[in-house]
Amino acid sequence: MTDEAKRTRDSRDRPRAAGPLAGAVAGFAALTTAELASVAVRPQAGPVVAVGGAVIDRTPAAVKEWAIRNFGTDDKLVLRIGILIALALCAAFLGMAAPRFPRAAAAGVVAFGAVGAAAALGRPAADSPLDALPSLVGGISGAAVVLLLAGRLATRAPADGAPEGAEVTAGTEVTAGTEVTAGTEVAAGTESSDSGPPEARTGWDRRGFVLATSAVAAVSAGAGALGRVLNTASGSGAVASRDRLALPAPASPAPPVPPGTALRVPGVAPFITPNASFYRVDTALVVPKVDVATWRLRLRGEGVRRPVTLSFDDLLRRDAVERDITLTCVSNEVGGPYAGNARWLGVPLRELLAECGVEPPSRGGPADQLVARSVDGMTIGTPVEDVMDGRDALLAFGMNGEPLPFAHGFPVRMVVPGLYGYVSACKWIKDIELTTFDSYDPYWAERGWARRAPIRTQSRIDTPKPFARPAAGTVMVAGVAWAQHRGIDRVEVRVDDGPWRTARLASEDSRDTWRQWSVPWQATRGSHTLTVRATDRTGRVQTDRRTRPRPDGAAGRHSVVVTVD
Ligand SMILES: Nc1nc2c(c(=O)[nH]1)N[C@H]1C(S)=C(S)[C@@H](COP(=O)(O)O)O[C@H]1N2
Ligand SMILES: [Mo]
Repeated sequence: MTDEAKRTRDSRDRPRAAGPLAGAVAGFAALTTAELASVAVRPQAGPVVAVGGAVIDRTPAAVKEWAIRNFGTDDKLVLRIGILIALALCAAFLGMAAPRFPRAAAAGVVAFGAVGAAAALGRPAADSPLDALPSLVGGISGAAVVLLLAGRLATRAPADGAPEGAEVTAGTEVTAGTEVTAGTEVAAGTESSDSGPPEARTGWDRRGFVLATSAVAAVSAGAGALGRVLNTASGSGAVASRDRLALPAPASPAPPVPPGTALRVPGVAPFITPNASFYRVDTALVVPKVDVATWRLRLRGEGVRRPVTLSFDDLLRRDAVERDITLTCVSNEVGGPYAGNARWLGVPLRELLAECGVEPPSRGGPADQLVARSVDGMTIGTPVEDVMDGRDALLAFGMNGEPLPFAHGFPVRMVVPGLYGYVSACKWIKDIELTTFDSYDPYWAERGWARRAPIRTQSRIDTPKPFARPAAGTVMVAGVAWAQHRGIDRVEVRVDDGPWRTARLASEDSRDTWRQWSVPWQATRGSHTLTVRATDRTGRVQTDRRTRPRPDGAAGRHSVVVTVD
C-alpha cells in the first residue's frame, strides 16, 4: 500500500461531512421516534408541533403581523420549515462534536428533547403530563444514536510497529490495486478493516459507520412512516363521523338571497366564498380532529343558573337556523384577503344561554364576557351583550351546506355577526364560561389585541389588480365592501384626486353580509391611483386614516395603482 492510500484511511482524512451526517441521522431518528411516540398521546404533542406552537404563543404581535403579511396562510409552513432547518443545523453541530465529546453531544440531544417536552407541557391544550413523552422518547433515542455513531467515528490508533503489509493482506473484499488507484473514500469504505487482526486496525471504522448510519436511517424512516400512518388513522374516527353526519333541515332557513347579489364582474370575490377557498386563520399547526360521538360542550360560569353539558345530538335536537354571515379577521390589512362569506347552519347561542338562566349585563347579568375554549386550548372572549342582543350569534356546525370542514372548526364553532373572528368565532369549541372582562383576558387580549373589537367598515378593490396594465377605454373597477351588522349604504371610487363617484351596489343579502360593488371607468393612458371608500348604514364614512391591524383592526382606504396602456 502506498503512503497516499494509507493516509486516506487515517482518521484525519475522515470525510468532514461524517460528523454532521451522524448528527443529522441522530436528529432524524429523534424526530421520527418522537412522531411514533406521539401516536400514544396525540399528534399535537410531537416536538416540532409543540415547539412551533410555543413559538406561535410567544411571537411578539409585530412579528406575527409581519409573518402574516409576508407569508399569509403559509406562515405555518414557513415556521415548520424554519424549525426543521434550525434543528438540522444544531444536529449537524452536535454531530461534529460527537467523535471527541460523545457524551456531551448525546446530552445535547437529550437537552433538545427536554426543550420539546417543556414546550409540549406548556401548550394551553396540554392536559396530561403524557404530552412530554414524544419529545423525551425522541431525545433519548437521538442520544443513543449519537453514542452509537460516535463509536464508529472514533479514531483507532494504529498499533505500533504493525507491518504495513498486514493491512493490505487484511483487505479481503477489495484488492489492494483497486484501492490504490481509486485512492478514494469509496474504495476504502468497501474494505473491511474489521476483519483484520486488531493490532492492524487503523483510521476510522468507515464500514461500520456506513452500515450503522444506513441502518439507523432506515429504521427511523420506518418509525416515522408508521407514526404518520397511525396518527392519520387516529383521526379516522373523526373523519368517518363527519362523513356520516347528516345536517338537519333548518327550522329557520336563511332568507332567500335576493337576485343581484352577484354583479358578475370577472375578478371580484364571489358572493358566497366556497369552503375550499375560505380563508383560514388560527394557531393550530395540526388541525384538531374531533369525533362527533365524543364531542361535548360545557356551559357554565357566573350567572349561569343551570349549567349544562351538551352532546352533538343534544345540539341537533334544538331548532337550527341558517344564516349568511361574512367573517373577517382582525389581522386583515386594508385590501387584504382575510374575509369570507358563508351560509352557516347552527343553533342560536342566545336561546341556549337564556335557557341556562343567563341574563345580559343590560338586564342585570353579572357576566359581561363569554369565554369560549377550544379543544386546542384557544380562548376567545365575546361580549355577552352582543351575543344576546338579538343578532344571529350561532353555535355553527354547517358551512355552505356541508358539515364544518375540520380546518374551520368541526364539529362546532361560534359565529357572531359584526365581530372580528378573534373575539367571536372560536373553532373546535368545547367549553363556554361566563365571566367578566375585568377578571379574565383570553389569548389575544393577553397579546396586545383589543378586548372588544367590532368589525370596521371596509371596502376592497378586487379588480383591476395592483400594477395591472389595462388598455385605455372602459375598465370595470369592482370589489366588495363590508360593515357586518350595520350594513353597507354606499361605496364610492375616485381616480387620482378626482371627485368621488358612487359605485353600483349589488343587492343586499343581509346587513351581516358583504356587498359587491362596481363602477365603469373611462381609463386614459398613464399611471392612475384608484381609491375606494364605503359608508355604512349608521352614516359613518370609512376613514382615510390608515392604521395597522393591531389592536382592533386596520383602518384606512384601499388604493390600487394601475398603468393604462
Ligand atoms: N380554536 C381557534 N379558533 C379560532 C382561532 C384560533 O386560532 N383557534 N382563530 C380565530 C380567528 S383570529 C379568526 S379570524 C377565525 C377564522 O376562522 P376561519 O379560519 O374559519 O376563517 O377563527 C377564530 N377562531
Ligand atoms: Mo382573526
